Parts: sequence; structure tokens; C-alpha cells
Amino acid sequence: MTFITFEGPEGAGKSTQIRVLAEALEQRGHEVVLTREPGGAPEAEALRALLLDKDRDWSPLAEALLMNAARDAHVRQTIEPALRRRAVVLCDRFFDSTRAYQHNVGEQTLGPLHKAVVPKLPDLTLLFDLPVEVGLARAASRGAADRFEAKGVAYHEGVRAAFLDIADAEPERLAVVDAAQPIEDVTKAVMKLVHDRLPTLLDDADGRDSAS
Ligand code: Z5A
Repeated sequence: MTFITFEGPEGAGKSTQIRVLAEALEQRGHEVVLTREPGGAPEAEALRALLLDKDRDWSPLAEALLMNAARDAHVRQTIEPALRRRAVVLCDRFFDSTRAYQHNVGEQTLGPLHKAVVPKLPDLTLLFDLPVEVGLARAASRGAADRFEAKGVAYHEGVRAAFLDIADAEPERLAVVDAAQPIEDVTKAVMKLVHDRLPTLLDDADGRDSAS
């Protein structure tokens, strides 16, 4: 019954690393549910398509409301049932993404929304941090930009700063990973952090060994 979230700005390598950790945990006999936001349940995936559509013009408040509507479906239909059957839930983005990407909406509005929608805080949140231009270049190499990728460098600098503020404020839950390193080094850092913070999950990994 462990809940780990992967967070970070654009192109940070979360999706790459979440798959490696999922495989490592499965090899050790854990049931793993790998999921993502916005999405992870049928209603939430429908909202994801609207949120990423670059022909739509959502305000930051509308984004925050829609992200949380999607999250409510995701929590009830996917995350809570998985945790109840003692699976390990690995989630690519969660409510810290709203606190970072929609930070202009303000904590006074986001706080009560998250209190209503998020019943259990993650046990561990890995924050993949890297310079904005490096992340945007990685994302651009994948092809056409979605609505968030198209928002520009200044917006993404604000997102990165907001994530780092959250990590400073909640060091017991968040651990920052240097995501600008080569993929193999990021994997080693992830394995070591999970081993150190949640030793019962990866009791034989010490950071020298990645997914093997
Ligand atoms: N959003 C929001 O605004 N509010 C919210 O509450 C939530 C989300 C939940 C979802 O986009 C968008 O929704 C997101 C925030 C917003 N938009 N932005 N920006 P998404 O789900 O489509 O994508 P993403 O979550 O933003 O993923 P990503 O940042 O684009 O990628 P990533 O998962 O972090 O990285 P990756 O796919 O693993 O790697 C990207 C590329 O870099 C790929 O070619 C890799 O092979 C390469 N890569 C990965 N690691 C490395 C290293 N270490 N070195 C070199 N190259 C690497």
C-alpha cells in the first residue's frame, strides 16, 4: 500500500524512469499500478484530451478545476482501489503538478480543492528537476507541442520555481532528483532514493544496481 508520485517540469524524464522503477518492483514480486495525470480513468482521460488540445483556451482557474475533476475520477476509480488491495501505485504527475502549473490560481483556491479531492498524500514524491531549456528541447524532439508545451520559457521557469518551492516546504515527502544527468545516472539516483526512503520496497537495491 505505497503511493509514489513522479513530478517535474516538461521533458524531465519522468515517464522514462517510472517504467524502470515499475519493472524493478515487479521483479521483486510487487503488484504495480502505473498511472498518470491528467488521466488514469475513463472520465479523466476524456478531460485530458480537452486539457491538452492546443485549440482550446482554458484559463488557469479552469485548468485547475478540470485537473481536479479528472483527479477525483482517477483517485476513486484507480488509485484508492489499488492501494486497498496493497498494490504499489506509481503516478506520473499528481496534485503537485496543479500546485506548480496552476500556481497563479493561488493556494487559497487550490488548498480546499486538494483537501476535497486528495484523500491520501503520496508516501514519496520524486521531483525531477532540470533547466527549462533542456527539458523543452527534449520535449520538442518528440514532435508537435501540446497546449502546455507551447506556453513558452517564462511560464515554464515559473513552473520549475514553484516545484522547487514545494520541495523546500515539504522535504519529508519530496526528494529532488537531478534530471539533467544521463538516463542511467538518473535511474541510479531514483533507485537509491526509493531504497533510502521506502526500504521495504527495494530492500536489495543500493544505488549501484539499477533495475537488475
Ligand atoms: N498538468 C497541469 O498543468 N496540471 C496538472 O495538475 C497536471 C498536469 C496533472 C501533461 O502532459 C501536461 O499537463 C503537462 C503538465 C500539465 N504538460 N506540460 N508541460 P503529458 O502527460 O503529455 O506530458 P508530461 O507529463 O509533461 O511529460 P513530459 O514532461 O513531456 O515528459 P517526461 O515524462 O518528463 O519525460 P520522458 O517522456 O521520459 O522524456 C522526454 C524525452 O527525453 C524522451 O525522448 C526521453 O528519451 C528523453 N530523456 C529522458 N531522460 C533523459 C535524460 N536523462 N537525458 C537525455 N534524454 C532523456
